[in-house]
Amino acid sequence: MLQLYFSPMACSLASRIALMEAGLEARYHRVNLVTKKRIEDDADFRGISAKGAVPVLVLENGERLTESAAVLQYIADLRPETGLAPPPGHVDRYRLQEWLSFIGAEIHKGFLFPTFWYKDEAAKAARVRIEESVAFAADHLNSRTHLVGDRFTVADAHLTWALLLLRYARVEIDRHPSLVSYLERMQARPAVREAIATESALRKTVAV
Ligand SMILES: N[C@@H](CCC(=O)N[C@@H](CS)C(=O)NCC(=O)O)C(=O)O
Repeated sequence: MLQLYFSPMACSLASRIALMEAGLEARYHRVNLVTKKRIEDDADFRGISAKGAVPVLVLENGERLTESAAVLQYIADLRPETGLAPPPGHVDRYRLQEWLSFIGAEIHKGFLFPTFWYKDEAAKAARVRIEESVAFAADHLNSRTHLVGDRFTVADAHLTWALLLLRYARVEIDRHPSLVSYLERMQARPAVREAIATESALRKTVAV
């Protein structure tokens, strides 16, 4: 069975959403990202992934895959019939990768990381720049229901997580009606709703 290492409401939420949208069963291992321990048995998480970061997807053959963009596409490709990723070779597959890169680099690392971890000029600069990135996504969604094509893909799972965190970090996504209605639409999906409910409940428990 697939296994996903996660921390509640961290970026690994997108991988949980993808697994649930794909209808794939998985074993979930919660990680304390501060102590780098696996919660269930205190095992050293760096022994699982030297990066010490979630998500980590353990494949059926025991190989471990990291990086949301890779993990999300791997999950999507296990169930091509779900359309969670456009087929390899189609231009929309590169559109999907374009969005996964933008969300991972510009939104996640470019903004959320400096803002949560530092309180200096870099954090201020990141906050200025995020307005542009958010506006870019909002403009894109003005005339579209989804990021790529006209159906839900793993890029939507990734952006849904990022928008929830942006709200939490008090970035005013609510001034963009297209983002507000997009997030409502995404959260109306049963798999998305369930994944968020599961992790929100876990977040209230002690471990980080
Ligand atoms: N580039 C990685 C970033 C993964 C990442 O930064 N995960 C965060 C949680 S959102 C984490 O585990 N941070 C712990 C740490 O970096 O020590 C990806 O896109 O998956």
